Amino acid sequence: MPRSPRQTALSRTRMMRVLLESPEPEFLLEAHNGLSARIAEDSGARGIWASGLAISAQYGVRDSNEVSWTQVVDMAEFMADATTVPILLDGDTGFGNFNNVRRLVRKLEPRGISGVCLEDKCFPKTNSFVRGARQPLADVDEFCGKIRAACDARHDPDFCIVARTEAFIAGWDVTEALRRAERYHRAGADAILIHSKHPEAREIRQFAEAWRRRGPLVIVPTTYATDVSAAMLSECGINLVIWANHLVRASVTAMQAAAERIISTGSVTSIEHDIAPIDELFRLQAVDELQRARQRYEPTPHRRTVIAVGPDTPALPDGWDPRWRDVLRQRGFTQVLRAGDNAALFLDSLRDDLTPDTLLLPASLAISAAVLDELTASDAPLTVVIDSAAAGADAADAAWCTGPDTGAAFPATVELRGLGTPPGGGCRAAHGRWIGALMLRHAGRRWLADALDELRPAPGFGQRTLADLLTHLLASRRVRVVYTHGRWSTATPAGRAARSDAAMSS
Ligand code: SPV
Ligand code: MG
Repeated sequence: MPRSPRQTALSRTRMMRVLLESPEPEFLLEAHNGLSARIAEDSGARGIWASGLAISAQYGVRDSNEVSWTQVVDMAEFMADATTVPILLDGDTGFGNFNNVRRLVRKLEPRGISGVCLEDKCFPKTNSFVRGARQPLADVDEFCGKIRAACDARHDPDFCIVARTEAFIAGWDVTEALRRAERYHRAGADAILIHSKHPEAREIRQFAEAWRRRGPLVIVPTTYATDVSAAMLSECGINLVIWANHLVRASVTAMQAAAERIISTGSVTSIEHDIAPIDELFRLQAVDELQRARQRYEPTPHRRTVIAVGPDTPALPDGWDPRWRDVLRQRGFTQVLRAGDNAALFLDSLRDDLTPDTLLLPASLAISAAVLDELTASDAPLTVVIDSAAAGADAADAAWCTGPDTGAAFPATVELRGLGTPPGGGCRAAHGRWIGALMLRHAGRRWLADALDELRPAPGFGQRTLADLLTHLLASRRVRVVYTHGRWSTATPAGRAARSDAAMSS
């Protein structure tokens, strides 16, 4: 889901810094993968919190560093690719010591992440809300070393380092929270995240009052969300509010409801209108962008025309065997025209529509991909397909050529000499039968048009068939032969069944 940056002069890191230092409270919305990040941005969120809890949950594991740091970085990269707004990554404890923190920062910057939040607990951490869990705090000096290492590792001075103290979570009072925050601030943190699991915002208020706006303040009101108001935020001087887990929780509820209904009703019809249409997924995945890119970058196959000749043509090409349609389409035969039996007249009216490469063949006929490839590989202006498995001198489509079908891997060039009657008379055995396929390339289209013009004054012009046209051409033009030994069939699925043993197997 590659997205181009929004029309803004600000880099993503700068945007994050603007949010972090905003005098009015700003908000980050949680996301946990590319899709949820895209949804968050679509909703109007100005920034995203790449939550450790939510990323762990979407992997189906605990928020206890069970997800490796590289998996977190990979997911953050997907989120950045899917969005243009700034992303603050929940970096937990930094996944190790100062050295791991430096490495983390160096990996995040080039992946489009705008900042990292580091918390003063011990690796492996436990989510702050897990009841009864021990939440040992990190040594302050050691944690300050991580903050300094993170600041020194960034190349972009706007990449934000947020220091989070878990003092309240670990059961300490405001004095300890303040002592820690003060040290982290002095170590270079761009903002302090003060966390609390209290059902009211009491601890946050206490801390904010003592903090006295010494630097940007960030909060995560999950347990005390109902105690948060515009007045409270401005009173406490809160710069940034993180709604830390609401999209992952919303998705759990939606998935549980859908799964329960599908299994209990044994059907998906009852939920069809309550779930996103597939097209909405495509929109979120920016499928249209790929379609446009395809048109721009993929080579356009040489456009070719196929003219289906015959009276009883079904709705073409829809009535054709899908495999035959694919064979044609893959070889650039994207324009399908129809012609009645008196092909001469029809062709006359279509003359201007013909692409330089045009294949004429009975509407009911499908030839194997290999034979079609041989036809399109022929550089002769006119090439016909002769079935050497169907010999017989008396048929109107009996064909006499300059040589027989040798079946050789690299056969010598063979040309058509006579159709219906042997060249120069006599009753020599035919080399096969013309199956009705004629490929026009290069000057072939003009040759055909000239032949039509030559035949036009003659009586019965309107009844001329393609075979008549070909016979006329043989007098003055060279017509190349591609031999097949069977390997053709009927073009419609029903017809295929009827003919399969007779023709396809040969
Ligand atoms: C997260 O979203 O992973 C957080 C916030 O760190 S909390 O779950 O409240 O600890
Ligand atoms: Mg977390």
